[in-house]
Amino acid sequence: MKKKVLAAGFAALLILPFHKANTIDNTQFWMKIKATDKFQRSLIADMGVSIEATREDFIVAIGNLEEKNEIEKMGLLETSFPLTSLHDFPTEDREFHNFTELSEALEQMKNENSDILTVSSIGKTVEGRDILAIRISGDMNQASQKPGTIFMGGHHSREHLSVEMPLRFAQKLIAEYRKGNERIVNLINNRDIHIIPAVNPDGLEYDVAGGRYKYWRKNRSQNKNGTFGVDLNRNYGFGWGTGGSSTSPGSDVYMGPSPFSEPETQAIKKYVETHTNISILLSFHTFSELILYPWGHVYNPISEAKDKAVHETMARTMAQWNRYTPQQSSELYIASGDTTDWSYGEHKIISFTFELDPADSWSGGGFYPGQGVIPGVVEKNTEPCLYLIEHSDNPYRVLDKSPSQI
Ligand code: 0X9
Ligand code: ZN
Repeated sequence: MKKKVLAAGFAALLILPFHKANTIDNTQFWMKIKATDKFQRSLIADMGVSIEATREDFIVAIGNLEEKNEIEKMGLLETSFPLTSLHDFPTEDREFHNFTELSEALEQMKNENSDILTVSSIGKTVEGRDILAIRISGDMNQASQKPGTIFMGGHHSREHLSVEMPLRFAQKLIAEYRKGNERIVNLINNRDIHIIPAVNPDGLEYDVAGGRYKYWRKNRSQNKNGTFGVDLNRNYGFGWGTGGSSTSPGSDVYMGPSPFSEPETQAIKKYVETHTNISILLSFHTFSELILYPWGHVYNPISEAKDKAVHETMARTMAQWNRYTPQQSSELYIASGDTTDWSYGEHKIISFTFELDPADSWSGGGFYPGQGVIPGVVEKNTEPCLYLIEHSDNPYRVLDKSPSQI
């Protein structure tokens, strides 16, 4: 008997190291971490975790075991727990759209509104799904001559509300147009509106597969070391890799092997660069109830005074409607390679990130606030979206209040 145990132990010793080398612990941890200012927050963001909420003297972040251990060693970890399933997408959250439902909704939208709307695939994901774009304009042949606005959501898999918002905004626009709402008819006839509800459909599907949430953030690229995923909001090519992102593939904020290494960010790049009439961009994320604008990769504000003023004025104005907090992205924490630093930095597109509801993960449910919040979120963010579309003819007129060209 003893011999058998010894033999088994020896065999385990032989197997274990190999087993360990090949097994990646994918457990993500919710962490409450001491941090009192943007510099400390940036320091923690630089360690590879994703910061999800900030308060005066602490932050809430999600990271892997290695990152948790490192933070613990520094004496900064207040509490942590492993993230496992808490909810069930198909039952209590069935109002949210999975990718099939999203595709069907867009197909129906297209079939019923072909006079003012197109739906196209702007590229394929890592797993071969279509990245779908809705385009709305009164006369599609003239659309490129009209001022353009682009809305996108779903960069981060677990941020399902950021997919619902642009999708339902598109549905609302169409419904109001069909009702003959004069403002909306005018807007659609004089503007070119681009809506990409799910930039990362692979991640969306992965996060809900099996009827339980997985707190997944990244896309589903297969990394060299056996881990999965690149953080798409760290993969854009302006100031890429200059802070608040990680070179470690297992990190939640992995920047990818090179700027625009991912098919999803490549698709957005190509789409935006093809539609040169786009003057305003809004990327939806969740959560924290914020209106963010460049820069995010440096603490300095935008140096062109007019551009800085336009972003600030528009953010302040939009905050009147959704009651979110307007601020420069890096006030939150430094992060490089995000969508808006690229769209503004490279193309001078006036760019915003909305961190939608809820305000926090304690009372509000964080990434999984429940389907009950959807109508209210869409309602309070409709006016900001219309305002952006309206001002796409010349965003700078918010500074002198000159009338629109509609
Ligand atoms: O970190 C992000 O990518 C965004 N927050 S989220 O919780 N949705 O992941 C915020 C990006 C804002 N940009 C910077 N802080 N640079
Ligand atoms: Zn996000």
